[in-house]
Amino acid sequence: MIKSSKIWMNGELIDWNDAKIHIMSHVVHYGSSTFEGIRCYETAKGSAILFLDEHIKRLRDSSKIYRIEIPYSETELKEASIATIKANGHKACYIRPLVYRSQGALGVNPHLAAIEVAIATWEWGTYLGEDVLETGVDVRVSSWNRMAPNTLPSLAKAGGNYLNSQLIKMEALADNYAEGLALDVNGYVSEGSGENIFIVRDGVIYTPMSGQSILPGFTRAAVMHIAKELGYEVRETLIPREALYLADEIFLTGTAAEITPVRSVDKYPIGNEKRGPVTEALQHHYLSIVQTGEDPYSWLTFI
Ligand code: PPE
Repeated sequence: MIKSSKIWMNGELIDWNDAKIHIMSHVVHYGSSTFEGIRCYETAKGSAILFLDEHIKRLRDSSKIYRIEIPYSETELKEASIATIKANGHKACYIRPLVYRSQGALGVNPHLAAIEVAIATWEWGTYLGEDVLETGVDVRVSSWNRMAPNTLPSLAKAGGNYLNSQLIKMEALADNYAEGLALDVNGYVSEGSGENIFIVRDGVIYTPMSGQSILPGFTRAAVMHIAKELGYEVRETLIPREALYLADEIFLTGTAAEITPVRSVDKYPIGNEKRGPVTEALQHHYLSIVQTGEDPYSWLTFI
């Protein structure tokens, strides 16, 4: 990771090296945090944050699920995000707002711990490897399921959820795959450790439904929007595992991963084992918005 100069912490911009928390913070012991991952792009019209309003709203939603009251308004958090980018002099970067339960008392009861907020920004390139936006990645179906509904809520982007993601990711890496795809508790395709998934077959685009233990991503929403505009039929539906092997194209979406093609699943070749035409069209449309800054949908916040 490339360190930046400043981190916003509880209302102040402080030096990166000073942005520390105490070992007895509740979050360290019990995973009690909510967070976001946002990208700021250097467009031809200047630096712009993609889906800023949506991400900050999701941070509030995730926090609400865990009965965390964020001690800052959405406007304050957006302004703080922009102030952090400016303090670090980034043209393009990744933004990580984090809400966490800190000190007060230990024990599972979280209400005795204070709630703190930090926002870090740093420069982050491709997520799943170099050149993968073009060449695609090899993935496996994970032996770990995504957490079952009514266990850890997947609509909350909470720190603890990423223990499940870590198991999926480590297993994939141990076997030299770039990523693992988790099935939900019923055996239907859910999502990657940090991405949503789409499959294409006979020109129709399929993606799992929000009830299938997924984080409903904004990249996913953007892709569905663009796909419909380009005239594709998009179905949010149950996807059985073997539909992965029979897909013409598969791609993963996320703020970090953007739109990453999948070239094989469990060593089954997908399509021609390179980026397919539907993936390419969607990628082109998505990336051209963040590269040119031409934004017909008002997805960008220029800073
Ligand atoms: N599912 C999961 C589990 C997930 O973590 C992400 C984002 C998504 C789907 C896609 O959501 P969206 O970014 O709104 O399109 N994963 C973030 C964190 C990655 C990390 O390693 O940390 C990201 O892409 O920023």
